[in-house]
Amino acid sequence: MTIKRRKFIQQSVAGTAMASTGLWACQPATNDEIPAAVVPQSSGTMPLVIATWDNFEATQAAAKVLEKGGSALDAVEAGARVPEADPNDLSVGLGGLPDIKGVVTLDACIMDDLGNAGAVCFLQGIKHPISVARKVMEQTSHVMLSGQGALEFALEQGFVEENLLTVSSKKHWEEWLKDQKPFGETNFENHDTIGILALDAQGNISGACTTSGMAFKLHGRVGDSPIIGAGMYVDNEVGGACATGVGEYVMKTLGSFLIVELMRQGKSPQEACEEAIKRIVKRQPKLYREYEVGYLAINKSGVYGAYGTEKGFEYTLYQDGENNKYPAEHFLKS
Ligand code: SD4
Repeated sequence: MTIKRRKFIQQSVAGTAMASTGLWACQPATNDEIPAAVVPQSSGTMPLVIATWDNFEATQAAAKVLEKGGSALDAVEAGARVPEADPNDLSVGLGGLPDIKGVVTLDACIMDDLGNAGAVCFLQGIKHPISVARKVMEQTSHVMLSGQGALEFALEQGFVEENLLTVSSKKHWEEWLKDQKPFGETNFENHDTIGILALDAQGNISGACTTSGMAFKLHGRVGDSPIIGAGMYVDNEVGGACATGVGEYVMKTLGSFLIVELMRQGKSPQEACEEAIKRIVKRQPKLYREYEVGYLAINKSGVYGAYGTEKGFEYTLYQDGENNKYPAEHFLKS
């Protein structure tokens, strides 16, 4: 039986913790309570922060940076670090659900307004892959480091190695081991990756994406999240985009790059997100119903868009001094 993402989160410690924060302007919604999605009516003001899913504290941390006049780059890193450090978040950093072997492997990428990019994939034992990705961007001439090499680099940069498999995520893995449903049958709803985009007061855009990937994935599997152009992409002349959901589909359509290029050609962020989802639908006319993908986009004017394959995709938006969670419009109407 498929565990729906929202239900899955509710059953987890994460759900309890998030629901009890009381920080939402509107109460955290259950699947049944989510109000009808509306096409975003953006005020087009800056600064702006937008993040996938229930990431109130992340957008708040990013907004704090921006309200002090900080850069979009610092803002997205600060935002991404929040769920990375949260042991109750089962999809990111510490406490992320492990792969098939019980190993937590992390993927992340970051991109600034100058077109610089950094990424890490299959990184183990480091709680803040987004900050390692930023170091790759700023301290090396490369874009992506993987696995053991990424870990060695992180340690050289002063990051501390620690066990990321919490008691709770180990328990989820042990439960899963009992019937070992293959990837795709049970895993695809178990995700809450953060993709985060910011537009600062100077009008510059940066983006970040960080995840422990699909739960119980094959050992060695890397998703879209660390791939520049797939999980996230920024072009400061145009805008930025980020993705969440089943990375295989995002990678095959290079979703975030596609959205930015569609905006360059004149589409609004909303239209561009919808077009990128339709591209997945066209390529996977049957399977897209089974595998959720959600996109967010912003442009230089502070207008944003959000669209998912199915009902349930949500995003958190900080704009005009307000930080709120919203349901996204979706392709599948039922
Ligand atoms: C991946 N896109 O590894 C990620 C998973 C995800 O919310 O978004 N989870 O495929």
